[in-house]
Amino acid sequence: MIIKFIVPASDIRRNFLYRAGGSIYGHMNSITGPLILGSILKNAGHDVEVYEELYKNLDFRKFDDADVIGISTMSSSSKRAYEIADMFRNKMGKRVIIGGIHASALPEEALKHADQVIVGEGERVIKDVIEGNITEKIVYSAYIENLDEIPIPDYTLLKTPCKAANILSTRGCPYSCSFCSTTRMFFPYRERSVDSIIKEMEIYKKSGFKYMNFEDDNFTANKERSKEILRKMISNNLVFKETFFFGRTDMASDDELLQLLSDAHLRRVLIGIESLNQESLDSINKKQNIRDIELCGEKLKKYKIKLIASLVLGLDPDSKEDIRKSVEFCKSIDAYQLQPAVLTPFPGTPIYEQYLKENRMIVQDWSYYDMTNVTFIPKKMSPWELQEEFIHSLKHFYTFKSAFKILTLFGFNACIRRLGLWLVGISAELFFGSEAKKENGNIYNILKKRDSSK
Ligand code: B12
Ligand code: SF4
Repeated sequence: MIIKFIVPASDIRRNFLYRAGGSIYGHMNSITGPLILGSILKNAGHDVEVYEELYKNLDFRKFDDADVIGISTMSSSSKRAYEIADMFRNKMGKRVIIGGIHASALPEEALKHADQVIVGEGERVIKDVIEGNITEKIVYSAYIENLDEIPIPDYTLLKTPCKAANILSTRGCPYSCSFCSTTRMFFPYRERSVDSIIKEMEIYKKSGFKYMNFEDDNFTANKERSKEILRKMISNNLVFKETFFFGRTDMASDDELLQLLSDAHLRRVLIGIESLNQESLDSINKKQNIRDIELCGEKLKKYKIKLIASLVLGLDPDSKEDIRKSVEFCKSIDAYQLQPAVLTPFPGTPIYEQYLKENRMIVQDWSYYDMTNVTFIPKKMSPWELQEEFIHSLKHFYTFKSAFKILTLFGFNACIRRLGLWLVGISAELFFGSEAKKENGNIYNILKKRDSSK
């Protein structure tokens, strides 16, 4: 059979300016699920192709030879996923199967647009679903205990641009912050063997990838294991130009780990600082304190690892002043980048259940659920004020002047990237402001109107 997987992107992400902004942010990379499922199907004799909309507009007329269309969903891309699914089913008469993190949280919703929906990690059932041996409309797929049993992502199936290969050496995370959706989707926390990860890296090196990312939710969750991987990367000549990864502040307590990370070129890390207010950290079960955050800032500087500091804006105990204090802190430690993420109650998370019960959700148009938009009623400010804080964070952190400081700290490319993000902050303010004036049901207009009717 011919199976084509599509990873959709929401309307705003397919726009030219957004794509240009994305290229400033990092190298084009893919989600790995469809590449793994595709590999299983290819090994079973099927013809598979994978397409990502994030980087290229797709011409769906060329998908006419497909027997099955597989569509992956995140919350923010689900509206677009359903639009594509409806088009394939209603206009082209295709069989459509939907999966991914959003469909796994809300399978009944996804089923309105698909012949079958797979809930959870798809590896155990994909072949039988495609070949018609499993016919339930909603198929619950059990997680894989031994991750070494599944094939590695097959990048030869990917027909859209990709510059960096993504490795997931684990699934899930041993922590359980209340806003985090991946730990509910990928549960329990599991680790692959170090040998299988090294083999995967060898394949990417041979196939010419210059960049490789560890996209694990928390690459340093098990520090001894991370060290073993890093030592083998160094001794087996498997170091890439620069490797991005996600970590936690607790990694800063281990100097040997920090040195190995730096030596193996894992020199760009996204860490959830979230807030400098201890009450807020406790309210989301973060299990980290202010001293952990400060130490992390100091140590990453010492080992020359670039910190992308992620803050969650809109936690219940946080006021505007708390948010500003957190942004100021990230500035004071010379964080390489700031990622202000508006708290987003993703379906499937405890925070989603709580806000539904408390009647605090403002919109359920999932395309706004991308961590840049306010979708709920915060406690200590109005929703529009929180939206303004998001812009304020960007504008306060990414200033023209700071680009030159970053030049001395991290070099020319970092300076250009910072100037690009400075422009993103200015454009975002103009965009939100002009959208807020339009009476067409967009979120910014809804938030602004709530504010003025107070
Ligand atoms: C790599 C990555 C990216 C990359 C590449 C994404 C792309 N090309 O679209 C980049 C950095 C560009 C990115 C961007 C974004 N991302 Co992202 N990303 C990830 C990350 C870290 C890894 C993905 C991965 O490989 N997972 C591992 C594989 C095994 O899982 P999987 O791909 O989901 O596939 C499994 C199942 O879902 C299922 N499955 C998946 N697809 C399908 C399809 C079918 C037909 C079937 C049957 C089954 C199935 O089976 C697979 C195998 O088990 C995840 C976190 C995570 N742990 O997943 C976040 C994550 C998916 N991203 C997230 C978000 C919010 C975004 C952005 C909105 C961020 C932003 N503000 O810009 C954008 C949206 C992009 C878009 N397409 O519109 C959230 C989604 C939350 C949610 N509930 O919706 C996640 C979960 C991170 C988080 N914050 O919690 N992302
Ligand atoms: S530490 Fe990070 S990945 Fe782990 S549960 Fe918390 S937010 Fe999610």
